Parts: sequence; structure tokens; C-alpha cells
Amino acid sequence: RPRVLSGIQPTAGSFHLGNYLGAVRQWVALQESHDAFYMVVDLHAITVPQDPAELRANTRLAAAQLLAAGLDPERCTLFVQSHVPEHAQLGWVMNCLTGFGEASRMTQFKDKSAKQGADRATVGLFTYPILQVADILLYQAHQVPVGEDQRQHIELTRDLAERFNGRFGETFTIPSPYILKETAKIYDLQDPAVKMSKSASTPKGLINLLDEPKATAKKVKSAVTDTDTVIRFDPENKAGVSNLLTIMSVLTDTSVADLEKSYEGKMYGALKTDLAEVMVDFVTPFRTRTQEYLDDPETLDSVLAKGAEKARAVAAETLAQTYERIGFLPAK
Ligand code: AQP
Repeated sequence: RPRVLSGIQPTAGSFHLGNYLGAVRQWVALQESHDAFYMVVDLHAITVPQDPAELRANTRLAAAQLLAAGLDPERCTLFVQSHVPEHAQLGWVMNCLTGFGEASRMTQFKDKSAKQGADRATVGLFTYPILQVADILLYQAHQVPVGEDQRQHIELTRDLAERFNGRFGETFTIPSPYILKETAKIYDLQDPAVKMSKSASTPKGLINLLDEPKATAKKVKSAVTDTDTVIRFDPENKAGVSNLLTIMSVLTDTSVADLEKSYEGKMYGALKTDLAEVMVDFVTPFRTRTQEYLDDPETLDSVLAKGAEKARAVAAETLAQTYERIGFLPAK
């Protein structure tokens, strides 16, 4: 079975709809057909300041949400990044293979550091794409299911893998991004020109899956559309309506074309009311299931411990081979 790997940050507490539709939903599907490794990336989380108790709680919360979303520990390997020390170890090797200019071209860093102010951004934030390279290469992943915002980082991963292989001999699998066109980028409900994001969206534009379902329904109903009245999928000219159609289409497993037909002659309000109901039906059981996993931390921790053990077996082998190729003297 081909292998997939992906990760999600534990920083925000609740996952948002963009995380779910852009990434986690694909993770759930891919565990059926792939040898799947999924992790909560706490090392990435500390690229911005974290409160220790909150970080610990949010790491469990992220794992609980992944299970609630449908990950099955019998079908995939679910673990916490810091439980596998090889990530930081291979990360260093990859740092030493990356050009400073090359790292400087990562647009996410430019965006995020601009928001924080250059003086407050950490070196960790600067090098986080390189740690991500190590995350992927450690598992010899063939595909990486992510949202569009991560495409550049997968490109960097391919470049570094090829560079290492060229210099030291075939070591790493060259991974491809697995990005579904329809859900590659879910947009902010209040500003459909920008992606829905935990740090940039206003509370009204961001759908957190663990919010009160009523609040979620209200956000959907007050989503920004346009002054036209036709319900048509046209991302360039009708970004707001198109975003709502995408979300509706995926959550109800109905094609956008069929949705357009069924909303012919109807007002935006009708689409919003229906989508609000669909969202409530989706988030209500998700919240309940997440809480059930949180209420049983022993089971949750044991899932993560087993996951880490499986992950370490693979990661240790890749790291040992990498060290050997580089010329590190083996410890006797
Ligand atoms: N709006 C989105 N549409 C589609 N996919 C998205 N992802 C994030 N936002 C969208 C995907 O979710 C996965 C996990 O993301 P992360 O843990 O790296 O979180 P993030 O990228 O930090 O999430 P945000 O909200 O985008 O955070 P900020 O505001 O800090 O930039 C990834 O696969 C990501 O592509």
C-alpha cells in the first residue's frame, strides 16, 4: 500500500472547517487505501508562544477531534510528533541542506512574520517548513494530503529529498501533494477573498467545529455573498456563494451542478438556511464524539502511545540510514 503522512497543529483548540474539509476529511478516506501516518504536530505549535498547560490539553483535544472525525487507530497510525524524537533529529539534517535564500522564499513565513512583526517572529517559525520536510521524509511518504496553503512546502520537500538522494545516494521517497481541487481552499465566510484561517479570520468568518451549533448556524446565515441573486458556482465573480456551494456539496455528497439546479430561482437565503442545517447536523455529533474521547484520557493516551511506537519503528530506520549516508560515526 502506498504511504501517506500528514499533520495538524494543536494550537487553536477547535479545528476549523478549512482544516476539516481541506485535510482531515481526506485523511479519513485515505486510511482505507493507504498505509496512513497522521500526527498532531506539537513541535510546530511552539514556533509561536504557547502556554504549557494549554498546549498539553490542546494536543489531547486535537487527537480526540481526529478520532471523532473518523480516524481509526486500527486502520492508521495516529501519534504526537514530540513522541518521536527522530523528527527533530532529521529536521537538523534538513536545515543543513537548505539554502538560506531558499527558506526565505517560503510565503507562509513571509505572511506570518509580517503579521507578528519581524522582531517577534522566531527562528523556529522561519525553519518550520524544513521540519515539515523531515516529518514527511522520515516516513518515506508517497503522498501528503494537505490544503493548498501547504503546496510550496511539499515542493521544498521534493527538492530537498532529490538533493539528498543526489548527494548521498537514494535514501528518500519523493512525495507528491494530495490536494483535492474542490476543497483545496475553504474561504472566510465574511471575506471570501481570503482563506479561512485560525489566525487571520474574524470570529464571524471562521467556523470552529466545536462551537455551539447555534452560533455556527448564525455564522452561515450571515455569510457574505454578493448583490446579484443567482445561485451559481463562479469563484471569480461570486466567491461567497461559490464557497457556500463547495461546503454544501462536500458535506451532502451532492455535485455542485446538482445544487445549482435545485436552487434555480431561489434566493441566497434558501441556500444559507439549508447549509446552516447541514452544518448543525454535522457538528453536533462531532462535538459529542470529541467529548467522549476527552472523557476517557487513558484510552486516548494509549492510542497515542501505540501510534508513537509504530511511528518510531519507521522513523528510526530512516534516520539510521540517513546518518550512515551522511558519514556520522555509529555509536558503539
Ligand atoms: N482554509 C483552508 N482550506 C483548506 N485547507 C486548509 N487548511 C488550513 N486552512 C485551510 C489545512 O489544514 C491542515 C492543518 O493545518 P495546520 O494545522 O497547519 O493549521 P494552519 O495551516 O496553521 O491552519 P490555519 O488556520 O491556516 O492557521 P494559520 O492561521 O496559523 O495559518 C493543513 O493541511 C492545511 O493546509
